[in-house]
Amino acid sequence: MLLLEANMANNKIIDFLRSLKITYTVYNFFNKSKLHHNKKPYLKFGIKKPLYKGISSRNFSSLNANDTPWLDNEISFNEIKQKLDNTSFSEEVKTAILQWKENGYIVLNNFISHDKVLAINNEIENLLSEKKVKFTLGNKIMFANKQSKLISNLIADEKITEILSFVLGKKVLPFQTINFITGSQQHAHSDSIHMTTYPLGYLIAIWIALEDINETNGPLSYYPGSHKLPYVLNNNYERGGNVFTVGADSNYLKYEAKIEEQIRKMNLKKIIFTPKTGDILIWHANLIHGGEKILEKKSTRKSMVVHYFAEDVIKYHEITERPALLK
Ligand SMILES: O=C(O)CCC(=O)C(=O)O
Repeated sequence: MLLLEANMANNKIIDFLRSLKITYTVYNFFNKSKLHHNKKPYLKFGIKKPLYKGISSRNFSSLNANDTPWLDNEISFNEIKQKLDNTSFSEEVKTAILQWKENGYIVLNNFISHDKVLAINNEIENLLSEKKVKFTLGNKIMFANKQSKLISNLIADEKITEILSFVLGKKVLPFQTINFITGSQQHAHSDSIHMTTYPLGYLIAIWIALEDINETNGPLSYYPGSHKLPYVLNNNYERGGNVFTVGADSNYLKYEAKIEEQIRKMNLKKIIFTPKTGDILIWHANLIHGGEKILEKKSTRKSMVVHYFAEDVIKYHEITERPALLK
């Protein structure tokens, strides 16, 4: 009982520290080398604050970068087709990219070989047993790419990054991996509240099926076309916070409610992703997605998400107003 109370008190202290802007500023100050990526874009957009200080959409409200990923602009199907004709992508990839503008996602079947999938699954098992990675934020294994050459090489493979860079119209850099052994059951959201860019839209993610997924083991789901909705940022819901704090973690429920409201109002259709091993889904920075309920208890849902930022844009986390740390 005493241990439980001590744990609860500990968690409260951690939550309190996580809500303070100064905590991040101090942490960032000692990690300045990982903030250099923002130096050029700060200069370009006239952001006059130290790289280690907090940053959020509030800092950009008077700016007009006039820069949107090219496929989000007014552009005809034929223009996209012409650009694709000048690439060496396979016909399957070209056909898939033609759907991006309308849908905000792409599915590529059998894109990662079964040998590579097996290697990733073994690597994650080894990293877990060697305690080099652990489960955080529920059931997420964050940043396995920092512990594994195999994973960091795989996610930087040109076969993947060339497609992502083409779609964004800027070169991409891997930011993080998230590995799942079981379904996330995460409520619907857009990645742009968690990993944000200025100008908006310069994040892109891939989701790799590391085993066959079905309707019962908590599959990923997503809402085609939702990427075209206005981005929901801190000033679009009751984020809370003030000059000293970024607001309580519990306010995230209000963000989720806002996204649910968008889904309801726009009558968005949900698609449940039931891929085979090695299939991948690529999604837009603002595509609404989440994890379905796990219907079959104890089932696994092995998968890996990789988030990539484009170069030469400001990279940060809107919700916690932190610049992104990136080597
Ligand atoms: O894999 C899932 O269930 C959700 C993953 C996700 O939402 C994300 O990484 O942004």
